[in-house]
Amino acid sequence: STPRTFAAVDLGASSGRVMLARVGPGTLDLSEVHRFPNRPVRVGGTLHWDVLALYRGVLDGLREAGRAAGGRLDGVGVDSWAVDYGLLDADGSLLGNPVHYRDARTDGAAEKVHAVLPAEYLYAATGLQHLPFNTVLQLVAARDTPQLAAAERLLMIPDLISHWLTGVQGTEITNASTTQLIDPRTRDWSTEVARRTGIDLSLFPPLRSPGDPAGELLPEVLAETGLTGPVPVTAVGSHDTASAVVGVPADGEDFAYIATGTWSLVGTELREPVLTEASRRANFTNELGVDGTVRHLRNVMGLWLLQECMRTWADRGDPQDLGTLLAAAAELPPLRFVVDAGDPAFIPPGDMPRRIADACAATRQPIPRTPAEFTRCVLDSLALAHRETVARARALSGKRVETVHVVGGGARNALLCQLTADACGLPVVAGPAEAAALGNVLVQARAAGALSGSLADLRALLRSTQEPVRYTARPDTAAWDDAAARIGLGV
Ligand code: ADP
Ligand code: LRH
Repeated sequence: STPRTFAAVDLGASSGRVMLARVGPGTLDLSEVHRFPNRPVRVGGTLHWDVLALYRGVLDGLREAGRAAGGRLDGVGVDSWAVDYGLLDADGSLLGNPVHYRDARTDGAAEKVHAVLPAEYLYAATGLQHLPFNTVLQLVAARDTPQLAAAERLLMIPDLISHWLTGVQGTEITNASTTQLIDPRTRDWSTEVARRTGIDLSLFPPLRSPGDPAGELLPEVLAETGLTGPVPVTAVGSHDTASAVVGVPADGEDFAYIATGTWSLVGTELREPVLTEASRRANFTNELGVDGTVRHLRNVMGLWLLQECMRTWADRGDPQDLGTLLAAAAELPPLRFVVDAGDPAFIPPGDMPRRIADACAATRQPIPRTPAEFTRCVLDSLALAHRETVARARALSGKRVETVHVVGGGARNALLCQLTADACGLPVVAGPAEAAALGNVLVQARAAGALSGSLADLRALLRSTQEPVRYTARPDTAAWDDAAARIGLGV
């Protein structure tokens, strides 16, 4: 059969992109048709997503996709970062700009929730790691606001974009699992968690799963993008990490993955959640994946550390080029200074070099001074966190791990990939960088009948069409152990 054409809308915390793919048995070509920055805006003391600017980027990207594909698309799917949402009133109008998960409004919300739901209970019920910005905590922080009182609907970000494109509302399950309101065993709402936290589940439209139909582009969207209808929209793994893990070109099951962009999401793919006390204490999450899978993983701070350093330098009139920084960092001696890339002190926006320097001083290490030294510190620290988290993932789940797959924008960072292989003492297979977009189109293509089979079959197609880069570990266990000990990380 001839390949068909699908567009993936993939919104990351640092950029949004619309990718065009030709997909069929033996064929998977992906190209970027439009990329646009995702720049949060602080207004009235609150950090927001500029969601209409993102939607503008989506429309521009669909127009470009249509232009490249002769005006016709066989489907569209939308994925984005997790946990955040928009509220709609009874007329379907957006009530204010969605609040950014890095906003300070959730400070103190965890204490309120734990007062009515002990952390152990919450973990047993939802399997979710404690992140200070989980949707439950955002909704508790927003309690008694006029905005929430006026809300008739809550749509997670990708569901909001899909709704604007189609007029259809749904709650896609992989992203819903990051709300901390879903039971990972039943893959349905935890009514008890909602009841005890005072969250009205009727705000959410019905659950839908990856592969379910999600409507068709509205006439106004066709007019705006120059596309010829009908263009079906399909629910995909709408959590970008769910799509990214579909996009891991693994051969067999014995792998761990690191989806690395703004965050590094480090863990394994499982059939069942791990809800043990050890897993809770290690703050591992059980997010729902495509085809009934579970992502047992932990969030590591990721390239946010470097993005926010670069923003700080640029704001001071000292802009840096990423390629130059990485080349300079590669020439510096390893592991002179490391920080704990799990430290919540790094979550909010702000002066990142200062926070990194403070963390080095607090652990009696030398302090990085130049941008290249800060970059080296960030990459060594991420590799160290990758090592610790892969080791914990194996121990907690009992999963065999022979290869570490690195996907996402960080797969383009050769130094980070090599350091990750060295730290983990395992081979790293790096790429594709656009794993989320690939996972998005693979699920659409399968739903449309352009492909068939299991996740393993989709991954076989990735292996035969994408070209990952392999890194062999140069083990120096003592050096990594020493660095871990300096910041109190034990594997
Ligand atoms: P997100 O989806 O969270 O917005 P991405 O997966 O797009 O993030 O990854 C963005 C990161 O990828 C950047 O912050 C940068 O560190 C890294 N990156 C992107 N392109 C390159 C490149 N050419 N070389 C090295 N690193 C890169
Ligand atoms: C990565 C991601 C991650 C979430 C975070 C909020 O983009 O979706 O999986 O924890 O954003």
